[in-house]
Amino acid sequence: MQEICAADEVSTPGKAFDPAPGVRYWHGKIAPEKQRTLVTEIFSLVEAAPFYRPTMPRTDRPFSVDETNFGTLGWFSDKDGYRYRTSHPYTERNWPPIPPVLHALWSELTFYRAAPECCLVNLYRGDAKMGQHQDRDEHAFDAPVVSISLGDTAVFRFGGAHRRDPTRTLTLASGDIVVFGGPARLMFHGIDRVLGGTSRLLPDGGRLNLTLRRVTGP
Ligand code: MD3
Ligand code: FE
Repeated sequence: MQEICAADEVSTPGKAFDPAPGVRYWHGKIAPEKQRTLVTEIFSLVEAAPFYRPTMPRTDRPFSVDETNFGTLGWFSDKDGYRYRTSHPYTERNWPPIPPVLHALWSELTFYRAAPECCLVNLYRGDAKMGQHQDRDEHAFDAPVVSISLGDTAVFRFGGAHRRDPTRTLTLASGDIVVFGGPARLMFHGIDRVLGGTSRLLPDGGRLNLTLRRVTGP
């Protein structure tokens, strides 16, 4: 397995590099002060749409991450499968809107013709991780996915379009942004582990990942 260390490859924060075809990565894209504002805004929206623990299709086994969503469509998983919902599963109210600052980042970093519909919020605490998977519940496969990391550094591992393809790792630190498009859109990927105590950004520690997606097709 080839290791890529963000800090070694990218000495200049804010400068992009492409670790694989279709993957564009910016180390330290969001300045620390802006990260703090964003985290405050997220936890304020979470009061209206509390984190919950999704479960796996069929087995109903819980994930190790907590999730919630912003936007018109939120990604959800339970024993009945993966799907998008217009409302929070417990409050049954519509998801809060995606903050304008995230719409602005989407426009700046993707040249997609339409706005994102989903901002999935993943909260990693303790030993939370995410197994290798593809994101394929969307209809707009031509749209890229934008991933924003806040808080503790994560070890992100990605491969190719087939589970058996070789994988590489990339560390995702607070303020890093990755855009996955074109040939990378259907790559297998996951979070092997989060390096606890590497950031003091979140009030109770851990890592937040925001994933912006267009869900519906043209
Ligand atoms: C590559 N989240 O929510 S972000 C997910 O850090 C997810 O919480 C991880 O995978 C996290 O589905 C990884 C990086 C990421 C997100 C979406 C992708 C990579 C992707 C979609 C397609 C290809
Ligand atoms: Fe994913």
